[in-house]
Amino acid sequence: MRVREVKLTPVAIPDVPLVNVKGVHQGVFLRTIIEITTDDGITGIGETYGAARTLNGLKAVAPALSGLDPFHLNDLAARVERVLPDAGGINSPTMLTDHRLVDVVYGAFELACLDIQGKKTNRPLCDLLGGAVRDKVRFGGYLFFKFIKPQDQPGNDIFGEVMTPDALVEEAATLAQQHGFTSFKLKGGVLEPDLELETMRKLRDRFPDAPLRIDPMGAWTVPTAQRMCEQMGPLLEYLEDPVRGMDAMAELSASTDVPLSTNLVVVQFDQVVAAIKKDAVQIVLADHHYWRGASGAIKLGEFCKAADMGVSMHSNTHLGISLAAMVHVAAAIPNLTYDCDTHYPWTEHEIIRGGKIPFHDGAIAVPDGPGIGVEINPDALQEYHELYVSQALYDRADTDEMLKYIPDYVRKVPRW
Ligand code: GKR
Ligand code: MG
Repeated sequence: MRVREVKLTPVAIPDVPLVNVKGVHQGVFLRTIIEITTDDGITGIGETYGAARTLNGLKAVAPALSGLDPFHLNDLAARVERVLPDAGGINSPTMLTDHRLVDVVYGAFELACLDIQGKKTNRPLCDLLGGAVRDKVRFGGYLFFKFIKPQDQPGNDIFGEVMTPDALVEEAATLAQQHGFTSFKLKGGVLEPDLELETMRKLRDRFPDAPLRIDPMGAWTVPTAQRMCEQMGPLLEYLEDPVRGMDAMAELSASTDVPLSTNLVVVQFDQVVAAIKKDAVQIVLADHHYWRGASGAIKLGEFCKAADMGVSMHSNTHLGISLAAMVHVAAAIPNLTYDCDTHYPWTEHEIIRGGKIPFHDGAIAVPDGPGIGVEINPDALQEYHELYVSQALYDRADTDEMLKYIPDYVRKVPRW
């Protein structure tokens, strides 16, 4: 069995103005949908980032996959590295971390190859990753402060404006009621720290037993974070990227017992080693999109176990192929004991057959069909590809987008 054809389809999906420390989401988010077809007629699918650097990397490597045995992942890695030696990162300069293009491109094609392997052997993806240790994967409600969606953007708004602690608690209550979430993560670093402290206290009052997390994405200085650890720490399951950079995380970590997690300072394997040496974090977020694929995310779980660190799961805006893959990956990491992050409730749109995947009591059952277990709806794929063409947006630019709402906005990280 050999790869015969690789098809890449960039799509734009209507998004809502979710706010973070570096800006706000644009009117659409970008993804690339991957289809790899073999000479015996099996098509494996995948989903990854859709911004220009990733898409160009995928396009550069695609022709080199011709003739690849989809079971030979070492050969896949060698082909990716031959085309993209030292190809740099994927993110725009205003982002707070970067991911290696080779890792992201490898991961995207690995997923489609694993989907082929699953279809060929009639086994679900999780069986190819060591087997599921749980039959469903739990997710937390991912809470965002947000603006009202401008009328000239495609798609509908969700929740309208949410820029106060009380409005945020109502958002959490609605997400819990709609999807059954019983834990929550707040994208912090948006309001000043004492207002976010008030928000967490109000969440605790409304949800007395819910595990709570906040992710200020480096918005706080070390002294501010130390004060927040004292005042907010007792409310938290863990505190994600409160300060910017590995050394600041290590300094904070040395002064608090609040567990610190990250998806900013530990995003590749050599950084795990650095974080262990500095005791900078206690929990690392896995994400098959940038941790060298599903197999890399499984290896991260092993690393974290060996280092006595926890492992959780990161999310960016995504569709159902990514969600189903996240469920398989999370199910196959024994020590991934936290509820996973997902942006999935923040879009009403889908490109897979059957439409949106439902949460039941905050969880998703591990798909039992072969491979990833979901299939593309070609009409929907075409519709969102046309939106990509008409929007003519090729990069994520939260900071530029913020200027539309706050004309004198200045990106500052840390801000407080
Ligand atoms: O969607 O604005 C966002 C998030 O800030 C996202 O881009 C982050 O990657 O969710 C992510 C995180 O945990 O930092
Ligand atoms: Mg984070």
